[in-house]
Amino acid sequence: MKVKAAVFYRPQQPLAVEELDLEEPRAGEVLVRVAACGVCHSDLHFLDGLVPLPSPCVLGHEAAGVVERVGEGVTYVQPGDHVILSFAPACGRCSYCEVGRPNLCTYGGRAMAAGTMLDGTTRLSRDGQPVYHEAAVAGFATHAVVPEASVVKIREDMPLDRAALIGCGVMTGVGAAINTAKVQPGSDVAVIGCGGVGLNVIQGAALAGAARIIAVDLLDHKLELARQFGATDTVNASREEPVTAVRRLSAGGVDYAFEVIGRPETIRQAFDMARRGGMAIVVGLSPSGSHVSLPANIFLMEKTITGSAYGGARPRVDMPRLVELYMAGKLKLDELISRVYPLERINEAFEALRQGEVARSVISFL
Ligand code: COD
Ligand code: ZN
Ligand code: ZN
Repeated sequence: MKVKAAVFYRPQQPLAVEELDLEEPRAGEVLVRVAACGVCHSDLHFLDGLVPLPSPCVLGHEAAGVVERVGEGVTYVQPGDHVILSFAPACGRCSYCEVGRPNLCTYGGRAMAAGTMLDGTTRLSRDGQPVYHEAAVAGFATHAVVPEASVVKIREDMPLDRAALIGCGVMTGVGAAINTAKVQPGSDVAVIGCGGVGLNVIQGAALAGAARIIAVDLLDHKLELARQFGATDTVNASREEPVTAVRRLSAGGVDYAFEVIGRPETIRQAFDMARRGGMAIVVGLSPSGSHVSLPANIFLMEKTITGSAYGGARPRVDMPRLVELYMAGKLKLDELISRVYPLERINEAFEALRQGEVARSVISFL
């Protein structure tokens, strides 16, 4: 079938909105009509050339839609089901999948790096040449073929544009707080970077009952949003040194400090903000090849530094729970959507993200 999609050819060049061919789903795959796909900073890393990506490639990894057809052997969904797309393809059989950590799946990781389905091939093509799929989702397109393991069935009264946000930003952020850090009630938290993902770390920490949540960003309007999402204190790092400020506000350091930007300097800041026995959690992806240096002896103070990949997601457990929280009025999603764009204006949406104008923009196909 023909689909309309936003195609990445090379860094520093706008995405091209064009017609591509999409093959039918093969065995164990699902064809989804995309309803909405959020515009996340990870895709901007690709556009800016900070992280390599096979090309040409259809970007977009924060999507939801409706199942249109299923390939042979698919039993989990049927046409008409509403689904969120997980951006971490999982094989279901490797040791990581077996122990309940599908976000670290060996074969999923390979497919993501290669820009393919789990079998190493693409379903997208242009003039007979392969076009790659970001994260086996490729959500900036009218339709997507994805692995069965990448769809998460949700209730049909859940608005699909809100559901899309759960596919990346909400799962990554809330999951970093709840699954990775396991934030304890009454604890102190700092979050560096209050964009679409950082705001969700803040609301995850608030859901977990953190007493103090200190938001750090360079932009005052992001810090105002952070308060809406549960921050109790804010630090503008363009005006004051953030480590000193967080230590002052938290009587010496926080229990959990999250880095949600992707820069070695801010990873170091997060580590330095954590108190003795505290934890720094790195969510951001830094430019390929970068390193962080840490004082060697501080580990005797039982400080921990850890990464969080997709908020430790077990998509079919965690995402329906996030849907339930939204439907119960306990999870903010409406407030995350700053702007809605048609696919044709996707480059404007990325420019607004680069300029720090939005919490999240959504490309809507509805
Ligand atoms: N100090 C404080 N705040 C800063 C600084 C700084 N030095 N530099 C930038 N910021 C702020 C910006 O003002 C902005 O508010 C925020 O940081 C970044 O927000 P967004 O909206 O641009 O980015 P997000 O939230 O969409 O994405 C952040 C990620 C860290 C997830 C992303 O950049 C990334 O690294 N993704 C790859 C890793 C990952 O987790 N992938 C899976 C999910 S995408
Ligand atoms: Zn993302
Ligand atoms: Zn696996």
